[in-house]
Amino acid sequence: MASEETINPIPKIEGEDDEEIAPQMTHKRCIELPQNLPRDKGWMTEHLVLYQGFWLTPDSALKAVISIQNRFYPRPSDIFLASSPKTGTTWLKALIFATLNRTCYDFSTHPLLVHNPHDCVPLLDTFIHQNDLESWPSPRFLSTHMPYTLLPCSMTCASSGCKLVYVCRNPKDVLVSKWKFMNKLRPKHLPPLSLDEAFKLFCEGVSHYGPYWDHVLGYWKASLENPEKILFLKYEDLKREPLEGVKRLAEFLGKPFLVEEEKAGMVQGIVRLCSFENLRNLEVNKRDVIRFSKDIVVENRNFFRKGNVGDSENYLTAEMMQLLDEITKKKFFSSRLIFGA
Ligand code: PAP
Repeated sequence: MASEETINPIPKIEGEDDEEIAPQMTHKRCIELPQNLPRDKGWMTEHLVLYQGFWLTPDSALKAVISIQNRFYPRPSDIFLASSPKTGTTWLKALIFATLNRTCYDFSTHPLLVHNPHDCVPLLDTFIHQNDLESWPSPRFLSTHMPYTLLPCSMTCASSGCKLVYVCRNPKDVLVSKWKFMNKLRPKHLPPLSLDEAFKLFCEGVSHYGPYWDHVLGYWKASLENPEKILFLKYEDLKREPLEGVKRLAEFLGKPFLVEEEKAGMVQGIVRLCSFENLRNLEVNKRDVIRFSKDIVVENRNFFRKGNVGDSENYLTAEMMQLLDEITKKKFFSSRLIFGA
C-alpha cells in the first residue's frame, strides 16, 4: 500500500549491537565514564548519572548520547521530534507521521490503526544501537529525548538543513504523568515510588533527561534563534487548537495543506485519527507491547493514560503545585516562556 515516497516504512528491530558504540570513545573509557560521573537515585532500579548537565540512565541513555554525539550523521532532509519524556511524544509522532504521509495512505487502512506511533517513528536514542540508519531511505523521521545542548553540532547548525519539532508540557502534568508511568514499569518486587519521592526527585532535576526546565529552555532559546529550523510547540496549545497545530506543523515541515486538502477535511481527518480517544481504543494499543531494547518492554496501553491538561491538580497538594510554579517562574523568568495550566 505504501508508495515509494512513504516516510518511515515501518522499521524492523533486528537485534542489539551494544558493543558497537562511539568509535571515537574507546570501549574502556565508555565503561569507566559512568563510574566517574555524579550519580543519584533513579525512578526505577537503575540510578541516574549527571552528564553534561543532564541526568541519564548510564546503561541506555548515556551510551546513546555518546553514540549520537560521535557517530550519527544527519541528512539535510531528516526530521526530528525532540521531547522530554511524557510531554506528548506519542501524540506528536502520530500527528507528524500522518501529516507527512498523507498522500500515501487513506484513513480506513492507515498504518496508525495497526501500529503504535512508537513503531512508526523510531526513537533515535535506542535505534542507533539496533539498526543501520544509513540504509534508511530519505527523508527519515526520528525522535529523540536528548537535550538540545547535548545534540551534536551536525544536527544543530543551521547549515545542516535538518528540522526539529520540539514539544513541551506544563511541568506539573509532566511530573504526574511520569510518576504514574514509572510505577507501571517498576518491577513488581519493588514498592511503588511514592508521589513525595517522585516530586522531590523531579524538583531537584533528577529525572530522565532532566532537569526538565533546562530541557525546555535549551530548545526554547534555540527556536527563538532559528525558527526556520526548530518549531517549539506546547502540548496545551495543541489540545486547545489541534487543527491550527497540524497546519503549523505541515507548513514548518515544508508540506503545507493544499486548499483542496483542507476542503476535503484532511486536517480534521488527521486530528481525529491521532486523537487520544481513537488511538487508545485501537486493538494494537490495548494489547501489544513495544520492545525498545532487550530490557525495556512497555505495554502500549501505558502510553495512553488520560491525555488531559491540568490532571496534576487531582494528585498534587496545593503546596506541591505552588512549589513547582515557583521553580518554573524562577527558571523561565528571563526567557519569556509561560505555561498557562
Ligand atoms: P513517552 O515519553 O513515554 O513517549 P509521551 O507520549 O511523551 O510519553 O507522553 C504521554 C502523555 O501523553 C500521557 O499523558 P497523561 O499521563 O497525562 O495521560 C498520555 O496519555 C498522553 N497522550 C498519549 N497519546 C495522546 C494523544 N493522542 N493525544 C493527547 N495526549 C496523548
